[in-house]
Amino acid sequence: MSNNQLDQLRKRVDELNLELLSLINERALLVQEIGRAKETQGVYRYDPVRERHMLDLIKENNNGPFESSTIEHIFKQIFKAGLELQEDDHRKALLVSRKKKPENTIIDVKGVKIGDGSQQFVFGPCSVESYEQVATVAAAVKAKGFKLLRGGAYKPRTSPYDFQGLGLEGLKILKRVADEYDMAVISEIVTPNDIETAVDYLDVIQIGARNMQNFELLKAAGAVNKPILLKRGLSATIEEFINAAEYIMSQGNGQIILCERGIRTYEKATRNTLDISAVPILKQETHLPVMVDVTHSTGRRDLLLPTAKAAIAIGADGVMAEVHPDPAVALSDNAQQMDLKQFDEFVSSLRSSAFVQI
Ligand SMILES: [Mn+2]
Repeated sequence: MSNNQLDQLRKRVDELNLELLSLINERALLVQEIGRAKETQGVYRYDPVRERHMLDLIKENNNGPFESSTIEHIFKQIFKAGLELQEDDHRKALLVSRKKKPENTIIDVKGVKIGDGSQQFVFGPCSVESYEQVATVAAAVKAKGFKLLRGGAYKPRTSPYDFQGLGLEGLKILKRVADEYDMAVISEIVTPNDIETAVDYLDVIQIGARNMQNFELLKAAGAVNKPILLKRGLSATIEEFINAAEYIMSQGNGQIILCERGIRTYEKATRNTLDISAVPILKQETHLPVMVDVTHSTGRRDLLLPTAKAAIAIGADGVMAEVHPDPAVALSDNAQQMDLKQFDEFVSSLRSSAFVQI
């Protein structure tokens, strides 16, 4: 074969490559159109029966030289790429995604702006135990210049025999302290029915890790006009976390703060493993503010300061930590709450860090 003939054949291969490229993309456009039509009909996009039919038809018409198994493999890849393309489209469409809204969502909680590039802090006891207990912590937190106070009224606990929280009484205590100290209060709600009641008492409604995929609760939280702090589930992937936030936003409430609180891994040195890289990923993928709960992610008092620094350094919009007047007698989480002296040292150390602006 002359060089000229070889060049001719190569030229033909190049032409066929471009024809295949154009055909594959033409097919992708059709698949997308079908996907959109299916979406309006509410039909699931992946149709295994249809895929089997397509593969059979292709193999029946295969005259070689490729084996049918090879042809099947090649076309399966084309089918898969088409399906993934639709998933990408879907991701683009998520209301919480950065693709949908490039600018940061800023949540205003009684004048405290979360997500505007400032560093915010939430402190307070694990559980609301009494008015005096919450007021003591509130006074200490306020004295440091912070305005956001947390406290659990409904406590989803690992054991049914552990303290379950004061319930509505706890919400009333939080509201009273918030009014007296001009602070904003955050507390967890665990059932959809309590969401509407909570609106009257709280400034931010928290949905806890164990309820991150309680979809009825998420929908109820999406139906009120109140900021929601959504914690990552203990075994939730980032994608599942983002979809949980989407549940809230799809109901009309876009005031969502995401909170990384550690995930379950095989590591036992900490209560959970703080997934610190989740912070920049969530900031890239969504337009929502992201906080880090250093208390529950570590379960260790000695790690609160370094993890809080790490959270701020990596770009978190805020840090949450538990403070109790006397952790030794706390009704929950007594191993990791700071007492008032430790809280004092914690804040001083943070303030002496060059990159912390509080
Ligand atoms: Mn706690």
